Amino acid sequence: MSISLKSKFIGSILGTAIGDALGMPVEGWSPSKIEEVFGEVREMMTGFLPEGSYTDDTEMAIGIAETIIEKGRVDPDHLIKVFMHNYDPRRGYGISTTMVFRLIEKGIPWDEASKSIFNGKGSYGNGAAMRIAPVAVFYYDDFEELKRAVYDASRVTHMHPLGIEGALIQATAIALAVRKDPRKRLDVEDFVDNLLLVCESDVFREKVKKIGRMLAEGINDKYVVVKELGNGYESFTSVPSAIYSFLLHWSSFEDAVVYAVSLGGDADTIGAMTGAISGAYHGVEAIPQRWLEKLENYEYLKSLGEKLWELKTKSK
Ligand code: AR6
Ligand code: MG
Repeated sequence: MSISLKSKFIGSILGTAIGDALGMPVEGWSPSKIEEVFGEVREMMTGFLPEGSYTDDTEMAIGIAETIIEKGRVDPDHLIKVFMHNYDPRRGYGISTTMVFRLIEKGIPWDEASKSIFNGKGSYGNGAAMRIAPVAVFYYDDFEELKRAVYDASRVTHMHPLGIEGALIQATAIALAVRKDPRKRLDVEDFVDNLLLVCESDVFREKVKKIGRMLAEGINDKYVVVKELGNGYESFTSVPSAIYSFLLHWSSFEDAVVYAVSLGGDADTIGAMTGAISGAYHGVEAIPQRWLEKLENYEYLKSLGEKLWELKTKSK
């Protein structure tokens, strides 16, 4: 029996939260510090939040799932309200996302607020990509719809084209993973070629090409991966590393997410993005039970994946 679509939907939502919670304690650490102190992060630990807690990445993914479930699509006017309703500053939000919320509270429309960040350029932080799993699974079978929905889910806080492009590439990786049968060998070269088709900027095109070259060379040295692909808070210094972590360890959810977190830097977000792709590929059964048992709000997160799947299959 093949892995069910339902399992893949739930796997991508829970995969986001698991990667986020696993990386949370070492966010901002260098890969060498993580290696010295822990060897590797293979268990949930306490960090700036208690063991098994998720951060803003998952809180915002929840907001997107709630909007799709309530509205049947990504309605940006509704989404920004849900984001602000759910906002818990203890979860470590990006600086400019917090600024956008403050401006909206003062009465500025969201599109103006989002655009005003970074001298009118908008943010290219990875905040749009980190939360995209609900959109990606919901539109996994229709690229044009996916692109439109990613745009709407991103621009409420991330107006910079690179912020949105990062979310689109991450969403495309998740959508491709949903479509693949995990019992067959993954053709990583073909996967990278498909991602290249959605790249719009030279910045991302060069990074995605580099992913292909590095995989062909079999590079798994995390210091080389951080140097070449990054471990930062920008979309283009984290989305490529998350995709690389998945493709290097496509056959194991656990190994992919542990590797992503080992890169350090924005470890929770890189972990969340790798978890979203790998969870969409393997389905929820591949996520270690010992991690799920520790995860905050496990039942609710699972129910969001289930509801997205119900809505998707009902609308067919
Ligand atoms: N120009 C220069 N630097 C920029 C620009 C720009 N246009 N846009 C982003 N940056 P932010 P997020 C840099 O604040 O995307 C949290 O830990 C700048 O250094 O929009 O919502 C989350 O969990 C800025 O501080 O945040 C995520 O892991 C940084 O990118 C992460 O932060 C992040 O952009 C990003 O969340
Ligand atoms: Mg975070």
